[in-house]
Amino acid sequence: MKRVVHAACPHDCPDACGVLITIDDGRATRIQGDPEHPVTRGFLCAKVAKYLDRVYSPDRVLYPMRRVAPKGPCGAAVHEVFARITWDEALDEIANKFKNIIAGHGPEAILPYSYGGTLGALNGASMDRRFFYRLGASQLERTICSDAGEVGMESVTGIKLGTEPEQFVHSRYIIAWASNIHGNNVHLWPYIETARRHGAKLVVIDPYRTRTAKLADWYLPINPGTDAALALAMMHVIIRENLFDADYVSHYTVGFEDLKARADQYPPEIAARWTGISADDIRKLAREYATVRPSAIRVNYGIQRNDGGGMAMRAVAMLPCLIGSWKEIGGGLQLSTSGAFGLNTSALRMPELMQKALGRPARIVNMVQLGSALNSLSSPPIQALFVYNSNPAAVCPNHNEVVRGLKRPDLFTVVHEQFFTDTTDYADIVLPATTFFEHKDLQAAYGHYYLQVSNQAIDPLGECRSNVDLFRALAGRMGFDEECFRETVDSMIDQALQSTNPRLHGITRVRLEREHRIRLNFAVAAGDAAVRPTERSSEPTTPFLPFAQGNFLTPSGKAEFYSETLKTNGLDPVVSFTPPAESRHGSTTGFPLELLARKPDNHLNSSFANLPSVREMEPRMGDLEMHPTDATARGIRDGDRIRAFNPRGEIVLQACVNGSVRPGVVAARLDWARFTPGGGNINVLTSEKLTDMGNAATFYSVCVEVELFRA
Ligand SMILES: Nc1nc2c(c(=O)[nH]1)N[C@H]1C(S)=C(S)[C@@H](COP(=O)(O)OP(=O)(O)OC[C@H]3O[C@@H](n4cnc5c(=O)[nH]c(N)nc54)[C@H](O)[C@@H]3O)O[C@H]1N2
Ligand SMILES: Nc1nc2c(c(=O)[nH]1)N[C@H]1C(S)=C(S)[C@@H](COP(=O)(O)OP(=O)(O)OC[C@H]3O[C@@H](n4cnc5c(=O)[nH]c(N)nc54)[C@H](O)[C@@H]3O)O[C@H]1N2
Ligand code: SF4
Ligand SMILES: [Mo]
Repeated sequence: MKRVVHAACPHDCPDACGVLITIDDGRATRIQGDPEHPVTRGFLCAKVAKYLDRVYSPDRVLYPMRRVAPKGPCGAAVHEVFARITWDEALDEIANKFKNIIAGHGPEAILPYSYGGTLGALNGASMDRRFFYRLGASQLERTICSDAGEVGMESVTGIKLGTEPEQFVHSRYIIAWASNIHGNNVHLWPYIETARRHGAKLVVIDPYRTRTAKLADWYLPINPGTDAALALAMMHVIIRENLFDADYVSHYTVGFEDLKARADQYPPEIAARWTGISADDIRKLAREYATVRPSAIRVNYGIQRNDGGGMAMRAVAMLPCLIGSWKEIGGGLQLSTSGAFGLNTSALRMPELMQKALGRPARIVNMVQLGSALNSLSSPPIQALFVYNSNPAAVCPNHNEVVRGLKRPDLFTVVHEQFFTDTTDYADIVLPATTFFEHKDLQAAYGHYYLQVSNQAIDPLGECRSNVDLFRALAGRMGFDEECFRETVDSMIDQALQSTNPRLHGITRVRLEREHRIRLNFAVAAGDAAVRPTERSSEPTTPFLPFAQGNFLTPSGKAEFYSETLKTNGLDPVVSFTPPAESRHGSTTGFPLELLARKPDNHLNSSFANLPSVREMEPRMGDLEMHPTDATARGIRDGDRIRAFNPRGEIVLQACVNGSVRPGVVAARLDWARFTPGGGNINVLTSEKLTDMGNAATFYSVCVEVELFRA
């Protein structure tokens, strides 16, 4: 019998698409976008459109497995390296190991490692957190992605709210700033196309000529890591030429005089030297942005993957506050919308359990520095690593150090996965994980304001278990008798919705199950401005303008051009530009090329790269793109094998001499290590250095040299 189940895509992507799964006789036979989802409107990205290939891939992990051969890449011989065991055996072995480690070294010798495999509220962070808190394990600082930008944004606005995607149809000037919309946030694109049909201009600021840049009205290639200088110079022009909104600034901001003095030090001529964008273009950009209204900025996390990433985001976040574009439908800025959901995460995660285990908070280990943690952390050293929702042997910087740590024979590693990844190459135990077809969850978003329940469509394949079920079972094996480890999925969803956040008022699981998606309740939320929709709105809702009347969640209640909090943390309280240490303007010597270790347009970080039907959409994964000037200077021609190297490592790739990057910049995509000749991916070159704010990763400030490869 055929039926259709409503689900929501949980991948680490702003769009959180509404999905319809057709099931015929227990088997999923079709996936399509839910046409009734107001934002994602019935289409899926190319990779998830092929999701049946993922769910029913012959390469799925379907049973618990125990290693029977030494750690290391095993190619296709997975079944010679791992032997099938029962769940009972697996759980016993893990529980016994953990008990021994705790007896010998204390629980902080155990480290969980998870990130964005699923962003479902339950399978992303709930039962797992309860388990590791109750265990007293080291806490993982999960900052590999977005924290510099978040802290930078919040230093101005106090909360991560942004322009709704639906409102971009009203914009007349759109800046895609470090934002590959067409690749990474494709459901915003139709709104931008509509706006352009009505005369809007799309400007792209990106060091790499992305798909989005190719489609722009005006493409401004910028030197990596120099965005704060550009934003400061724009503010210089806007303030000098009196193009700012004096009324908005006086009512809703603090620190304007400090900002004015600071921006004064960044005339376009100075910023041009850092950014590589001419002073005339900077002036034109500033004038157009301030006067062609409404103007909106879609800024994405590419801006903050460098040492000064927090400051860069802070500088850009000031722009709409200066020109008052938060007041306009189709104005403002979007980095993320996630701050609006305010689910009851403490009920889901229960951090108080840590107190019970240790009587104090457990030590914190930063996930970006996994290599160092595995190799050099002491008191106690890490004895066990539990990986789920992540593939650190591919996505973590300083890959060679990560692998050196993962190879330690005395390290006990468990990996809960859907596939045999680069990381399972080093696992002692591999556990089979469900996909979102096989479990239920609650789904928020970071690119729109709709909450969804994602229903279970099919039975788990083989002996797969969801993250929630796995950690519930493991808690039982460890003898944890707290009631919270027996809580059902539905009860956890109910708890997540029991929040003091007024925007969740009246939203229940039962309603979500019936209505599939519900827009957050802006009408009752105190201070959320209600403005009448105009004729170009695609839906009958009232546009949400988060900061039209101030309502900033900073300590001062205003947009902070001056931040006492930053000052307390030893940072510039206003805003400033410092070039990344590892850049042509920085202190590194001998490694003259700036590397962008980018995301593939058709994969999702390392996910999907192993599926042949998806991989074929991303040809020539082993390319290093470079400018003809840099290639010629090194005797390199298009198609040559080259070696890219720096003090952390080296990788052999194929030169692709094209116009994607400017002189001084090279680019390559993130792939699985095992698909790269030599067995290490582009992260052999990236570093563990953390950002100025938020302790995030600096994937995009890396210097390398490139030469012809001679075998
Ligand atoms: N197709 C696809 N979609 C994805 C992902 C994926 O891997 N593939 N990943 C998902 C994840 S985890 C995230 S966090 C989001 C994030 O998505 P984005 O933040 O959009 O991702 P990035 O590709 O890191 O960066 C965006 C752009 O910033 C540019 N950039 C790099 N450095 C600089 C700089 O210094 N200044 C400026 N102005 N631009 C710079 C890059 O060239 C890139 O085109 O996307 C999600 N969606
Ligand atoms: N060079 C370079 N490196 C990068 C980046 C870059 O731009 N360049 N981007 C960085 C960024 S922004 C991010 S967010 C990180 C992402 O790093 P990760 O969060 O590790 O992302 P993925 O590579 O998607 O790996 C997620 C894994 O989780 C598994 N998984 C999916 N669902 C489930 C589930 O329900 N349960 C379990 N147990 N497993 C599941 C998937 O099969 C997949 O192998 O990568 C970072 N690394
Ligand atoms: S990965 Fe993003 S665009 Fe693709 S289906 Fe999932 S939420 Fe939608
Ligand atoms: Mo990310």
